Amino acid sequence: MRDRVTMRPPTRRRRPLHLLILALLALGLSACGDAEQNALLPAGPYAQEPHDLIIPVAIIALVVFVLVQGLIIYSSWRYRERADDDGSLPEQVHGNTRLEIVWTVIPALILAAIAVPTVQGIFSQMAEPDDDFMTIEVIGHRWWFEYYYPDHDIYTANEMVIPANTPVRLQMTATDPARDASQGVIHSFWVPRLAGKQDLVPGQTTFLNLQADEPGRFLGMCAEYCGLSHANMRIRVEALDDGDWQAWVDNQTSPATVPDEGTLEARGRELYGDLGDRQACASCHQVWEGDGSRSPGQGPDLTHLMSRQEFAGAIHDLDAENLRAWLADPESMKAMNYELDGIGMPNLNLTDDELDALVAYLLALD
Ligand code: HEC
Ligand SMILES: [Cu+2]
Repeated sequence: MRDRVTMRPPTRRRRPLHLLILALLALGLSACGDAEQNALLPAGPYAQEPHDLIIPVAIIALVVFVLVQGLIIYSSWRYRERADDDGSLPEQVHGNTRLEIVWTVIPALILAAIAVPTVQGIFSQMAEPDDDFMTIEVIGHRWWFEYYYPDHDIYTANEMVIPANTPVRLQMTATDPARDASQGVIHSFWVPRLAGKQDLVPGQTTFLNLQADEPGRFLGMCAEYCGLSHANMRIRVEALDDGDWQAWVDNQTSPATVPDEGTLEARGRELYGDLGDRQACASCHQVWEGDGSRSPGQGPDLTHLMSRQEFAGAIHDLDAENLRAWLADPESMKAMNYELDGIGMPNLNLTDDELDALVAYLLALD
């Protein structure tokens, strides 16, 4: 007997323990990864509100969980099978009106009490803020967010720039491609540190308020599965103090840089408008040089491209190397399936010389 016991390989017994430790580590470390997308670290009033609801609800849920699980564990232990059981059934009970009323009424009261701040919160996230606010239109595309500032006639993408300490009212919809609402899909806007979560629905307008109390960068992402590159549809909110915000608005409302004639950048600008028998960049993008009002194409506005830090759904750093890779083969940088679905940006088979000139031009669009 004893031999058999010692012969059992010791590793077998420890495996569950190892797995448990690994699982706990993974859980703990995953929390360290991105503290920036954390609804438990609210950075403004519209995120504070859901936060102040999450905490008490979580505590109530925890108490209920411990109580119910505790009772289950207690009764399985208390009424476990014993050596001296004679095999007869325990006393059979059916129903206990008083208990049943108690455990129906208490949860009903808890739910009713939680419903009041929940409904209030939902409306305050969507209603017009009491103080002076700024409106930004948000358009969900497959798979990038576009922002339009109606007060300033500014179009931008991926990075939303806002003044700190000012309520911002997002007026949102979804369209795609070629701005055809019937082709759009549902997205969801979620920047956990600044606001609750709200869907963008084709053909409808939805609202969401957000505010950052301090300047800073706040991350978010599309929170409604919307197809192939859903995971590549990120949101960056840059909250600026008054001076930086004014400088940003002044830059965005000024026309794009037009490079001096004879330069590589100028050659890039020509190619941007005309690629021979290939589709021109200008047919999908807009670089506003001051004539007429800004009107967006199928792709992001590039007028002040280099004022942003990331591109293509805010997944790549905006630098020469990445831009070149993007123009040479967009599909290799972000799954879009342009060939099949016509979504995203096509591969225009650019030569090395064309790439040099186009990248130089884009880098000049500051
Ligand atoms: C058929 C339309 C189309 C054409 C033609 C096109 N693009 Fe695009 N482009 C797009 C779309 C759509 C996106 C957004 C892709 C995404 O982020 O998923 C995009 C993204 C970009 C971006 C990244 C912008 C950002 O802020 O995320 C750059 C830069 C760009 N295109 C440059 C060019 C240049 C230069 C050309 C010409 C050589 C060109 N594009 C031709 C549709 C087009
Ligand atoms: Cu999406």
